[in-house]
Amino acid sequence: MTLSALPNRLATAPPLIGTLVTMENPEAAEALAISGMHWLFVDAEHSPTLDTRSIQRITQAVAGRAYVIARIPVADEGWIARILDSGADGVIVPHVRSADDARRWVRAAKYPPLGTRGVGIARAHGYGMDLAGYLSRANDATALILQIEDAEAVRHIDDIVAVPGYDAVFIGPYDLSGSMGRLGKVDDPAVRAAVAQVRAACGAAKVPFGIFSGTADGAADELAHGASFVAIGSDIGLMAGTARATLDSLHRKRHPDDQRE
Ligand code: 3PY
Ligand code: MG
Repeated sequence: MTLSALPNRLATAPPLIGTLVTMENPEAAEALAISGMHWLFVDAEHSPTLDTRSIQRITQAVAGRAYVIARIPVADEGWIARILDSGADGVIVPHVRSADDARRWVRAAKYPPLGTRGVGIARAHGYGMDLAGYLSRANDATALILQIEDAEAVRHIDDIVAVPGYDAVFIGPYDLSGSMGRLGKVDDPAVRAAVAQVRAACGAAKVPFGIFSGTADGAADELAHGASFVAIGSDIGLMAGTARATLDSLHRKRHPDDQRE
């Protein structure tokens, strides 16, 4: 299957719906893609079992059924090179706080003349058999997504969104809430106001934005506010949640008079 280039796809309707991949299991990621998820947010920032090897295996298993976008764990250009070289469609850089940060990641993720991404020969380049083709299309075919999830980033949002060369913004409401002294309170009015400020800056600069939500209701609300892509929950959360809902459903059928939750 061939998906259209991610940067352009992010900039055009309809929005992309995805979930976090936290398990290193390629079959689980493949199944999520078959389920209809448009994109997979492979989270090497918080998942101890995810490394560049598992990101490549996941990208191979998904086989173009969904966009694979991996989040790097630390501010290290080497991660970006290896993730894009593995053939992932994009990278998410957490905790971008300033325009200087944004410029740094454009340099890392884009080939000259936009940036200084180094040329390797890897899976993305057809192991060398598509080197020239990949080099000519990579800047337009792979997405650099800057994550805004700090009060400091919100203060600098107009400068950040004005930086040329990146493809989208992704809002992290949980870290944002923590940076505002309201850890985990993503529905707090001050956190919602900060999210609205980021949305408005993206709208004014015509930058596609995405956001994480723990629930389908939250994601629906963000889509109604113009999000181009949302991530809802996670692979393991969906699995555990469905397991619990199935057990609860069976329990209610077998014990209809039992009022316990
Ligand atoms: C956050 O909410 O902080 C996130 O990083 C979600 O992806
Ligand atoms: Mg975060």
